[in-house]
Amino acid sequence: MNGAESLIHTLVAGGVDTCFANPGTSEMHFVSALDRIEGVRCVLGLSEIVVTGCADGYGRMTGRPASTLLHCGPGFTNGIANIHNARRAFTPMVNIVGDHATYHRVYDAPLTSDLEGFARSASHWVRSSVHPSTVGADCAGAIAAANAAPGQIATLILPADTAWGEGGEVGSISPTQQRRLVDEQTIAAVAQQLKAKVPSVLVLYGQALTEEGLKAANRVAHACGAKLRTSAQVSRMARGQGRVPVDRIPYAVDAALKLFEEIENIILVGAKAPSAFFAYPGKPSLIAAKGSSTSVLARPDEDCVVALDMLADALGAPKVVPIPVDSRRPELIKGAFEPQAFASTLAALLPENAIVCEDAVTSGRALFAPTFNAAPNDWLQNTGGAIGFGFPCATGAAVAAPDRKVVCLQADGAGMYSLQSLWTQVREQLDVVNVVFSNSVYKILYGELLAVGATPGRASNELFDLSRPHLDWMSLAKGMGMESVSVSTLESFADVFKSACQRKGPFLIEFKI
Ligand SMILES: Cc1ncc(C[n+]2csc(CCOP(=O)(O)OP(=O)(O)O)c2C)c(N)n1
Repeated sequence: MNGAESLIHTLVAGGVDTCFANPGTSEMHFVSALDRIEGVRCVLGLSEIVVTGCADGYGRMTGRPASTLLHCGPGFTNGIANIHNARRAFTPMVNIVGDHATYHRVYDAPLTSDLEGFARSASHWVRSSVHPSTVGADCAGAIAAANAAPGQIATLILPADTAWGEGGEVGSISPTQQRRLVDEQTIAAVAQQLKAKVPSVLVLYGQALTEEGLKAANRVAHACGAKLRTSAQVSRMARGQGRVPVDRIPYAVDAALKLFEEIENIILVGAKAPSAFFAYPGKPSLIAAKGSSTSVLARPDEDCVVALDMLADALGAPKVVPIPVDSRRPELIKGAFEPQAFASTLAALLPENAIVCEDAVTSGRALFAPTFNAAPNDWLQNTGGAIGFGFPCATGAAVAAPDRKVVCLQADGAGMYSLQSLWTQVREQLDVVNVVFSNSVYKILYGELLAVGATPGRASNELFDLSRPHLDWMSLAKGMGMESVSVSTLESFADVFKSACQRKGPFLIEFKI
């Protein structure tokens, strides 16, 4: 057995059965071993930002790592933006990056780079194999690191000679550790704070946003009147009818500050202390009001669901409490695109059990609350702020959950970063309806320019405009073999979206704004 073969046997033994890949010469022994050994589905992405974004969507939906296969330092760095987004979503991921043979590095051939340095900057765990006999154990280490709560990025560098050399041994897979339980003193201390009944907010993220986590948080809210909020961007949240409708902290700093101005207690459940997305002149970075206190109920790697249930028990909450019902009724609205009206229309049409991948930037700002009453769904957002996340995440989510409809809500400028994902969706015949918000501008950046106190001028207009030349989404989709329709009213969107959801397979709807 060579090193590459031991690697694949170890991946299969560790339950890593999907590999999103864009290989090169240094990965040829790995590819050849994939030809001979069953058990790993290989999915080609035509750029590394696609590959890593697919692994993110896959990991968020399965809770298990996919592997990526990337080529040397430049391949890894091309994929960093979506590794960054995955890292902030706590997505488990195993990156396998081929590199020059160990003895070849001294010659400084063209693809030589500080791959280990690049990898360290974006991963929780990095190892470079030194011998074929250790590749299996190294791979087992990568799988264990990726599976460590709350989910981590593990990067294994595979010099070509460790892949082709004989003497490979299959690594032994260690059982995945349970999440640590929050200790009783912490629960008691937070319960004490909440019993004072001063205005309080629980900020929820990660595991706290599962259906069970939300139910437990709802028990806490029922017992003490605390408000519930999610972080500004959610990695994955159980939403829709029957799920506890928790709104997110607004992106706009002033709105977020207003929301927290009366709050005296902030309790973090798997979440960080809320801060502004960016610093703006004269505005604070942290959202908490002066004089308020911030406490941690559970860290992201701890069992947030159990902690919330223990807290609810400590507050004397009944085991089952009514789930609040949001009063907004989804309805089909007619006319031109308007964010709230679109949200209502989407909520009325979203298929049951859909997965929504959102990278909709300005067009997505108003989507969250008005879709509380959609059919039950899972909602995935861009957690790291690196745009170009939507198309690949939807692609990976569709590989992970072939029986569910995936709806990708994608801003046009952000969509151009990882457009090639559409090709992978067609090639794999994935069940994704892509909705592109085509406003032909980096619209959000006008708002950001005003927010830093500047006014638009010649350069900013030049840098934010996407209309010259016109981005022809019908041709872009067609060029990658995807069927598409362009709409410019909510009623025509509703017709096309309904029929796209009734059939299976990839489809693109351009919504001209
Ligand atoms: C990787 C990366 N590069 C650049 C940016 C900066 N950026 C934020 S939003 C944006 C433009 C978004 O425009 P579009 O996707 O068309 O959304 P719109 O605001 O028009 O809805 C850019 C370039 C970023 N967030 N991430």
